Amino acid sequence: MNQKRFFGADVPEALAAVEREFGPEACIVSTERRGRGVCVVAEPARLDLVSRRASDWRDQARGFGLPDAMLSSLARDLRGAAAGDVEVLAARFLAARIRTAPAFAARVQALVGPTGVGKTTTVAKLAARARALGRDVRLVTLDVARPGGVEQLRAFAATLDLTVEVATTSRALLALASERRAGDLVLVDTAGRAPHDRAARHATIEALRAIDAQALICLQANSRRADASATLAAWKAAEPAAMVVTKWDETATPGEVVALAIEREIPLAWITVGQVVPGDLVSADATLVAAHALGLDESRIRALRG
Ligand SMILES: Nc1nc2c(ncn2[C@@H]2O[C@H](COP(=O)(O)OP(=O)(O)O)[C@@H](O)[C@H]2O)c(=O)[nH]1
Ligand SMILES: [Mg+2]
Repeated sequence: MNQKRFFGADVPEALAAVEREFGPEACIVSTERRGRGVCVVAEPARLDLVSRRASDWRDQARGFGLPDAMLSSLARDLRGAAAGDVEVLAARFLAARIRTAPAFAARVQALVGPTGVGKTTTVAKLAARARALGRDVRLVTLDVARPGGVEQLRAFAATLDLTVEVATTSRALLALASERRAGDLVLVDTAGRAPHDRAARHATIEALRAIDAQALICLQANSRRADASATLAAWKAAEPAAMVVTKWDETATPGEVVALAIEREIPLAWITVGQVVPGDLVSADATLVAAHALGLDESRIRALRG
């Protein structure tokens, strides 16, 4: 792994050093006090675990999983564009279509979605990331349906010196909603629900409303379009503010889910790229996703950003 240490008098100063070296999307692995300052361990953002190279931009983007309709629409944009590196241009047009959500945009955020997509793991990664950014984090779980659900999060939480609040009764939810500590961030893990399990999903959505939580919908990068679409339909009532794409490392075709986010105008918030907590988490960046879709190397990514 390409990790490096950065020192500063305070967190913002150390993060500025991280950004100078690795860019704004760097992964913050940890933050700790060192004497009178702080030490931040970071690594470059990476999305390129499954790599391919095709000679034609269309084949490349198709190989990434973008549907034909989107390729045609990009081709139309390219016909109207000035001459240039066609893959960089295509990436630029694609990036312009991808919306992203700022990190930790709401004070209470909950991850929702199907079973096994990586919600609990991602909550743990987000907690570590928020802590590294200096946020005061509280962890809440609504998942008591599955044996071991709470313990899994507790085990992650222990490594961060956090406790897990279990909020399943309406009293616990009300207590949670009435406690307002300025500046803290509440991350909520929920039980996975199959698309047809309407009653259970409804209960989760009601609970999230009670604590005024913003929902982030989790979809696996390797899910088929029809399944991902059914999941979005199932969770529509939760009004997800953004999407988390999980298990990016397990597929060569995350483009199906990315295209769905574009079409439904759902911003991408995070991408998870492996099982390691807290490292395998990337803040969604339209340029990085588009560059990956078009198979651009580092120098062309710089051209794209420039
Ligand atoms: N390869 C890969 N595995 C992941 C990722 N995120 C989570 N997992 C694994 O997916 C499995 C289910 O994760 P979990 O967080 O329990 O899912 P949940 O049921 O949605 O809470 C676990 O084995 C995780 O380690 C990821 O980004 N990549
Ligand atoms: Mg879970």
